[in-house]
Amino acid sequence: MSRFKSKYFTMEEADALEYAAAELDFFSKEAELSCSEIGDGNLNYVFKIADAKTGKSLIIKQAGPCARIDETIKVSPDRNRIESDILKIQYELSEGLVPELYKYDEIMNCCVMEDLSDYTILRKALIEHKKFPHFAEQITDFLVKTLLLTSDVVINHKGKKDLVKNFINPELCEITEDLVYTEPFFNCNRNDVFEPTRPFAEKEFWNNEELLLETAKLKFEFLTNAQALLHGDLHTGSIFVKEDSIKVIDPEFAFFGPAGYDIGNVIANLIFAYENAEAAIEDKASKEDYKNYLEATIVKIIDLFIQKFNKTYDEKVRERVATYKGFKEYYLDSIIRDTSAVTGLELVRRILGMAHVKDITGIEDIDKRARAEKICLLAGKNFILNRKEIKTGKDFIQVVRNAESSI
Ligand code: SR1
Ligand code: MG
Repeated sequence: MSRFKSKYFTMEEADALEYAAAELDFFSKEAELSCSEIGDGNLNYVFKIADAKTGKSLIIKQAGPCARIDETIKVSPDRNRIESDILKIQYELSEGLVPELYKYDEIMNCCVMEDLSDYTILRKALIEHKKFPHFAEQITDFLVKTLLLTSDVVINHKGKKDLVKNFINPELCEITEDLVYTEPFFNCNRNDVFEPTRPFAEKEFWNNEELLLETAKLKFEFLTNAQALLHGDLHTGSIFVKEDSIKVIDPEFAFFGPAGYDIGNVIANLIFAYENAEAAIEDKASKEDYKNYLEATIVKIIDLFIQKFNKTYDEKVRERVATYKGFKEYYLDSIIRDTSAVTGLELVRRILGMAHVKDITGIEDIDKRARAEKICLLAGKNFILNRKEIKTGKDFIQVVRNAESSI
């Protein structure tokens, strides 16, 4: 029997190559296959297999038993099942805004999918100060379709409960509960704080009882509000882009949670790109031009989300009580409020917590990096504390502008 059919083991490049030849019917017998491990995320192993003869290629993504970023974090390889299941759902809901899944292997805890080598990771492209004029349209399509169409507004409640069961994701949720909602807000030994930022963190965050109380409320909402099927980790490293298309990848943190979690992650990570531009672009006109582009993108994402949400809600609502006058506005208002809060939490946790972003750590000048970090922290705090007042695209960008002008 094939060694891939008996017992799980973590693959090296040579194993993945053999797996592709033996277990998949994608390549021909004459194929000249090569394999390289291209994963640069915090958790998994990603193998690209290519046939030199035909140019055909695919990706094998395998879940290891612990996080790559920290081996003491044990995470069940079953997350690969969750990733495979949600990819199928999102592929249908979003009409192809995620990679096509070819196979899920429950023994090897790996999945096989479309290779997206003609795309670039959005974070990398933004750090290179590239523009994607259609991004706001595309990502809001993805957000409205995957979030609203998996909520109780639209789907049958019993069916949804089955889905909730399938997407119970305790270990990956625990990572988020700890790394996003808890550890950045005290002097935790897993935090990785840039020394020039530490005094600011101590004064403005770790001893701020008003802020701590709000993070506690938000953590309990994350734990209990099974509103929609989330991607769960929708930062700019989870989005592939090319000129006219996006593909959202890496949904292994998927579970039913507050819809604003995904939207807030997108916005916060665009703000990191914005602060990268502020710190790293020397030429004044180019800096202004690129920051204007990012501002317009952030404003558009919020405003288009609201517009498309309203339209889709009216077209797709199935739950009788959700048609009562005023409910749609109440429901959307709570999603935008959560979006603001999560924008803030993500801004703070990527600065004070364990997992950082290259947009900020890549700023070479120490003073400029320290300023960028303080801007993100101050904006983050305001997104959390003032979340009830932040409602439009303009309101979101104003929080960032205010933070910039006071640091
Ligand atoms: C231990 S994993 C650290 C971070 O990487 C993932 O992409 C998630 O954002 C997680 O919080
Ligand atoms: Mg990831």
